[in-house]
Amino acid sequence: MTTLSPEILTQLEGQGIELPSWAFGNSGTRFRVFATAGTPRDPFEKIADAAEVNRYTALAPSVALHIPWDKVDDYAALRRHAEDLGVQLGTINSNTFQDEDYKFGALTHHDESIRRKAIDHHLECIDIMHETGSRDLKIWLAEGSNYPGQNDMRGRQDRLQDSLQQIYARLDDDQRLVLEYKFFEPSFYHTDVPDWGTSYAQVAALGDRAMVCLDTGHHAPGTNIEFIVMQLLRLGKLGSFDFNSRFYADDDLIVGAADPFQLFRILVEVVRGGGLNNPDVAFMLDQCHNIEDKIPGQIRSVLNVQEMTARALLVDRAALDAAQQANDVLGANGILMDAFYTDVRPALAEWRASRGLPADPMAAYAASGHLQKIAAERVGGTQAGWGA
Ligand code: PSV
Ligand code: MN
Ligand code: MN
Repeated sequence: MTTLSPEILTQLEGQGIELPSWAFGNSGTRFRVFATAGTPRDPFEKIADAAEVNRYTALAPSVALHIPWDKVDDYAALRRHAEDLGVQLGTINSNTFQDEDYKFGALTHHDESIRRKAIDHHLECIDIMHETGSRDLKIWLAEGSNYPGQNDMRGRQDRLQDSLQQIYARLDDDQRLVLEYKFFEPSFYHTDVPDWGTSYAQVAALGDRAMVCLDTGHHAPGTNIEFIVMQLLRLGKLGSFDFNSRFYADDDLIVGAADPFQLFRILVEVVRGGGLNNPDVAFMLDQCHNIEDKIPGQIRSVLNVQEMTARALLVDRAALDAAQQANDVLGANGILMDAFYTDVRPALAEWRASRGLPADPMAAYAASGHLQKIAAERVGGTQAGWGA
């Protein structure tokens, strides 16, 4: 059995992956939303489910909220509820993609009253962050156009910068803005923040507390995502990850399911660039569980990240540097592949047990009866917001 050094285990012990509240709601495609028994009926129950994931793995200390999906009357009570269950409230995600007014844009809109409404929504999110104790405001924009000539792309870029400046100005010194990019969908011709370069240009003009969010599912097929990770870390602008995996488009499937090797390569660059357990680089999931059970889906996801982090930490850096210096192409590649092909699961299971955690969190959760319990207790669970 492969053993993991005390240094590697210390790094793994420090790992925390934020869960998205929306992963616990029902979601689907535009064809159908299939309901799952036991789905949370309100944000309090979503947090309780997220806390279960943390209980079985000790890997998920915080939960991201989405406003207005997670709107409640009393955020202080929601925060207390989370803390009582051993988790924190994390990133606040804004939403400017489901309101009729935003059909042709929000933070980029040429109609000043609509743009004002979108900015005000973000200011409200910042107010909520004060109550929830959240550090990060995450912005993903659905804005763009479908046909060449439909919009003035340049003017929209200028208005976006102005809107972001107004939002950024309202943040406290210990709060951050993270701007996510996505190459297409729902806009099909142009998207206002389609790539890391645009996100970088927009946040660089704001200041030090504005960063880029890299969602692993938001790139064209074949994109070298680990190169982007390297570059953003090098620039000190990688604020957060939204982990998930994709086969075709923005599939939001379980991280590491579609392409474990890509996840490994990303984590190798994270380690190389000092991004692991670095408070500036938030690890989050952004996933939906359309047909599988949600709590086990999230447990599987955080374990996948942990397993691939362990493999990335196994890369023999000194040997790799030497092989690279010697232009030993196949030797260098072999060193990387040796780490990738190492099965760390038995060592991780043993280590978990030594810390009082279940050696196999998936099996332990399945045996707990928790799913059956919430299925009996909860009737009429909510939709996550997607796939309506
Ligand atoms: C839409 O593509 C999206 O999946 C983005 O990745 C956001 O992070 C997420 O929705 C929640 O707003
Ligand atoms: Mn995302
Ligand atoms: Mn997405």
